[in-house]
Amino acid sequence: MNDKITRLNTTQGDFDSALAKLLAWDDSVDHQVNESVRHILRDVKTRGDAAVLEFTEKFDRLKVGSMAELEMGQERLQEALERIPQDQRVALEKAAERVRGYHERQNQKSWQYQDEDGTILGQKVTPLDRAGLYVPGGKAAYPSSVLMNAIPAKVAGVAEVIMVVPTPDGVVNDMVLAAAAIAGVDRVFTIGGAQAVAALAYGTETVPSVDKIVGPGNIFVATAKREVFGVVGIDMIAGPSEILVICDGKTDPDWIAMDLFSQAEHDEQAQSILVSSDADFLDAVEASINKLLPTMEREDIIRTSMLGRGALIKVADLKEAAEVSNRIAPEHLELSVEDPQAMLDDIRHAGAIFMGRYTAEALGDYCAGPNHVLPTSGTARFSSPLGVYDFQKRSSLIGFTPEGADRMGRVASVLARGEGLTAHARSAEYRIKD
Ligand code: HSO
Ligand code: ZN
Repeated sequence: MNDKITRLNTTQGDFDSALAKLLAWDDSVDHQVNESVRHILRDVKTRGDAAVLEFTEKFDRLKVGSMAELEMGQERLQEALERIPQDQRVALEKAAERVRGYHERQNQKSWQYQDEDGTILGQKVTPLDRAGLYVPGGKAAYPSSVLMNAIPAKVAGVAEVIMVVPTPDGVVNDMVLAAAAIAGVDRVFTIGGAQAVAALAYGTETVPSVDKIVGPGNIFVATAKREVFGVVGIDMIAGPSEILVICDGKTDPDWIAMDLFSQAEHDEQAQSILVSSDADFLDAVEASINKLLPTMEREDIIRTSMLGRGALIKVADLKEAAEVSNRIAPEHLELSVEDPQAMLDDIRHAGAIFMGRYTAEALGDYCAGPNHVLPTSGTARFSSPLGVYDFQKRSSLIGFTPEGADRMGRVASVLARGEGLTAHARSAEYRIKD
């Protein structure tokens, strides 16, 4: 590992390759993991509950007699809500209210119109019947992620949200259960890993099959989600967290250092990058990083992330900063500048854009309102934050009048005969007046 944070300058001759190296990310598939995930999926698909129970005993050291014992009733969720400290409950409720308010604005509406023949055309929006939400156990069990995944599903109108959360050695996270209660999760099973993904995808005697599986997980969960895609829908496969800060050099360097740390502390592989045209400011932030690092609870994770994948990039001006940011397409982009609105036109690819010095990315992780499930690893070039639209689908509506059937029947007939499909042509022709 480097002993200093990487410095790049857009004027250096090898900037393009240095940037590519910085962003390089090892996402090669592990064949061993693939094999064992496939085995688990197959086993759960054929043997249902019995297989899930065996894998839960093996991987989570949790032995129970039946799947029913691995379901947590609503009373248990309410109990957790009442047991957590009052300030946590109030904060979770406030966050949930803001997340709900934001997502309600995303609700898609069905629409219809009539063309000149009176033909009805439109789109009907329908929620998924059932969604599965994976919540990791252990150190990556984030109550905030329960809110961010379950609330959009509920706002979309999903009738049943089924949550799975492993409880290795029987250890339960009350704040996660409290968040599930607040978000309106319908059923919770304390199962995890590929076996939980399989149970949600294929259904077992006890766990109902869902239409889409969302939520983060380790390599086994991510691999299982990839494998069951097609049987069910899945959300994006999230990579490590990323933050890119563009600063005009006028924000307190300690603030910027801590913003970079806030994502670095998630994971050794997380990526935190600062871009500025002010070389002295880059030096000041580096000094803040070195000063603050020893004070951090997750010092080791942050150090590995900052030295391994972090960078301070010197650019000519804010225009060039935006260009560099667009090439990276970061999950989180902080515009720590005087006039962030003026920069927006230049920003094309980012999962979420945090505008102005007072907008710490951390607020977006918890309670600003927008979703914290965002495209990572450059996928913001073609994808969007998790939202209500991920839990809804659209059906096309088509309703011809006799006049419309006549006029369009003639068009369809010509095209069908051109394709050599006579049944199509005659089906349209029956409805043509002569
Ligand atoms: N920054 C993370 C989400 C999170 N942060 C959860 C704190 N808790 C992924 O974007
Ligand atoms: Zn975070």
